[in-house]
Amino acid sequence: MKRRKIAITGIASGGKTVFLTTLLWHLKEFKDSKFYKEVKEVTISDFSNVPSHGNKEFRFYKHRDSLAKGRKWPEKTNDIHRFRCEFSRGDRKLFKKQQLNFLDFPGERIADAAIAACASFDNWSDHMFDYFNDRADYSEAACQFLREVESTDLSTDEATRAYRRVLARFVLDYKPLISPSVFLLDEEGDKATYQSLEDLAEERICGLDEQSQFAPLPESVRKANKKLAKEMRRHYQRYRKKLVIPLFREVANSDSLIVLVDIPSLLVGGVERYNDNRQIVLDLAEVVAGTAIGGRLKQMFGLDSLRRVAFVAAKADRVASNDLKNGRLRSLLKQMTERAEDRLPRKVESDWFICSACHSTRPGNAEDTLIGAPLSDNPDRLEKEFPVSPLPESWPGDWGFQDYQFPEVHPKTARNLQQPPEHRGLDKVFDFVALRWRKGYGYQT
Ligand SMILES: Nc1nc2c(ncn2[C@@H]2O[C@H](COP(=O)(O)OP(=O)(O)OP(=O)(O)O)[C@@H](O)[C@H]2O)c(=O)[nH]1
Ligand SMILES: [Mg+2]
Repeated sequence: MKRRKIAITGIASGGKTVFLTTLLWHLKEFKDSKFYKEVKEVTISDFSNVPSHGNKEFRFYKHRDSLAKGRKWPEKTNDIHRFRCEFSRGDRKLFKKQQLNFLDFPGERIADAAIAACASFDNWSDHMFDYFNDRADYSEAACQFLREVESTDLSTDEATRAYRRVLARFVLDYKPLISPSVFLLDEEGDKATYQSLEDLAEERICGLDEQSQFAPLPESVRKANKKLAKEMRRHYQRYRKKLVIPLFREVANSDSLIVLVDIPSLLVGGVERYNDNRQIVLDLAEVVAGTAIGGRLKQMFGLDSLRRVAFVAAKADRVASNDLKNGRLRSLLKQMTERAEDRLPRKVESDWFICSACHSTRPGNAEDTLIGAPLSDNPDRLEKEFPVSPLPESWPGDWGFQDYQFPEVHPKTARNLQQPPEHRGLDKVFDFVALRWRKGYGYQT
């Protein structure tokens, strides 16, 4: 049996749960699902899930029922989930059965990519300050932090308290580069809520537990405060070993990686949100490439299996259909991720896709309108025609929060479980990451 591991993550949320739910749904109901739009020669049957004991399982049936029976988007998921399934495929002679192991991990954890990448606390600290210094929107909070940690007899408690205030500021400003990521999303999957800065800084922790918190320290402070630096190094290594390395090792040792990018949300969110999320994609690429700053990641992870990376512009049905046809959505995705793609090893093949896993709109009567059931102020889920912003040809030099508009909609689904939702592009992503592997990459087509 051919086994393949596929990791899925999302940038600016991304739509991971909907993507994986509808993909599994189509595989399960393949016979009736009209999964393939163009390629017809593959048939899939006998779908079953293989329980992965001891792991948090992706709750496919619950999410599917929420979409079908409740016509509601699945609830937010904050944890790492796995789903293992088997099916028979009709197009190949060599393998009758195929098993896919999916790993769905929250984008928030990617903020720890620099921790995975930096084998030492000192390297990570320098990396963080370089990043903060480069960016006006981060540097104000970082400068304040630097002023607070400059004292020579600083305690761990004072240093981590000051850093927690920085992280709380970032949470309130919707900055995604929050690392250690447990501050935003703890090990149990509990996510920081929007509350006062002081409360956030008090309630959340920046480390594995209260006693092992850590904060980046500039070189001068590390030198002046040897005991503190030593303690931080120890806490950093514990966190890295327990939370970061296992996840990133699993990601790096997947056969394929799907990076879902929510471009409409990035446009709505403004330029800073774009910059931050692009940095996260770059960090992720460094980790999977093993080329990371100061680290010997390659030896550590034995990064040999990753062969395919699919960058996917998700939720494409929120964009005017003209912008799908003229290639702007794909082009924006490419512009955003091209440098990350450059960093991937040569043996990794990557491609760019556009996809809406649960296609819930249709073209409106004008070029820049869509018809669907807007989420806001629409409890009866009535279909309406609404305007959407045309996509820019390339990412603008500057833009603000809500300069662009792509209203969210209710999902369009049938109650009949045999009929998974309409999709665009899901089949192509699936073929690329799971089925059609070129000869020379160790797999048959
Ligand atoms: N129009 C449209 N909206 C989508 C689609 N997929 C996801 N969405 C929207 O995006 C939201 C988040 O999707 P999820 O699949 O839950 O995203 P996620 O990446 O799992 O998010 P977290 O669980 O919060 O990490 C949904 O509640 C929908 O509002 C899609 O195919 N089309
Ligand atoms: Mg989710």
